[in-house]
Amino acid sequence: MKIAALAGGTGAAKLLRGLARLVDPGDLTIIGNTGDDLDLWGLHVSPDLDTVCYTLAGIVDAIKGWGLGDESFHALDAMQRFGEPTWFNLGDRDLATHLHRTGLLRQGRTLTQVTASVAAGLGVAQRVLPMSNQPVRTGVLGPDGWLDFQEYFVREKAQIAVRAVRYEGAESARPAPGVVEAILEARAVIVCPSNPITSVGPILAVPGIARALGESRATALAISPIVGGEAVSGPAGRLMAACGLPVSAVGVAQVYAPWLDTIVLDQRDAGLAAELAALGVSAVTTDTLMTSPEKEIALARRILDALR
Ligand code: FO1
Repeated sequence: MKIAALAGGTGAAKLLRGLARLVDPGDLTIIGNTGDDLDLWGLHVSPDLDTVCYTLAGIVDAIKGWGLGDESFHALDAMQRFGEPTWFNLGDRDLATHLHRTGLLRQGRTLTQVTASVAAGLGVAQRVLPMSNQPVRTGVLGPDGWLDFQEYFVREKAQIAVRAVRYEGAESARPAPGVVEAILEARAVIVCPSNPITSVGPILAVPGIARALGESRATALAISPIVGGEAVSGPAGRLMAACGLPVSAVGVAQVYAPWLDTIVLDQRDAGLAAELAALGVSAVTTDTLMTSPEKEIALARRILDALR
């Protein structure tokens, strides 16, 4: 079964790790968010693409869910001495990825080619595609003006009252090669349990991707990242509220409603099934908290059963 997965960062990576145990690598194409990307120390950093690749490669930091497990931060300390920004913790081995990416981009390669090189170098067998080769940058509007996503999420620790979210550059971005085809040819599209506003939102903002999702014959299934009225991790709840959405799986379904067929709820949210049915979205309930490798695989298996 050909699957196209829309993925953000840590939550998506965990589910993909579970799916990778059950699905032939050639049947899984991952379309990754690049709205979180940032230029730091003259380097192009793609946190969500790297989190997916590191996790599938089995080298991600197990505690944080991002960055590399076996890591040191000597370059970061040395950069502090030059007054360089050090609020975004780039590790020494993680730096190799950004040095490699930036070098290839400077040679004129596309982010698609760069991501394929990083995945191959890490031994990741699944196809990992950026949503676009053109820059799309998620911004949030706080009391003192617009912040780039990582400034909001990491530097300000998401402690900012958000009034609006934007995807700068989306209007002139195009889906990366292979993205639309992967969606149209898929038997299933899986929207990973990522932030609907700042992780999946940027992907949907790239002209042509939402249309492909509407045209695809694939069954479109999303896993709700909101459980019991709050985000499992990160600022998804506050950002959904800032966008006027109910902070629940219903709010998630509203973002994906035009093309969404099924949503996977945590069992404690089973009561939302009727409201979701009114949106034309069928509900599957299970334990969606991926607190162990076994639970990642169990959730992946439940999703594949629901898709069959
Ligand atoms: N998240 C943090 O909370 N603090 C960090 O210092 C940090 C550094 C970092 C470096 C590389 C990378 O790939 C991810 C990193 N993240 C960090 C996570 C990142 O901000 C989020 O995972 C995504 O942007 C949200 O999906």
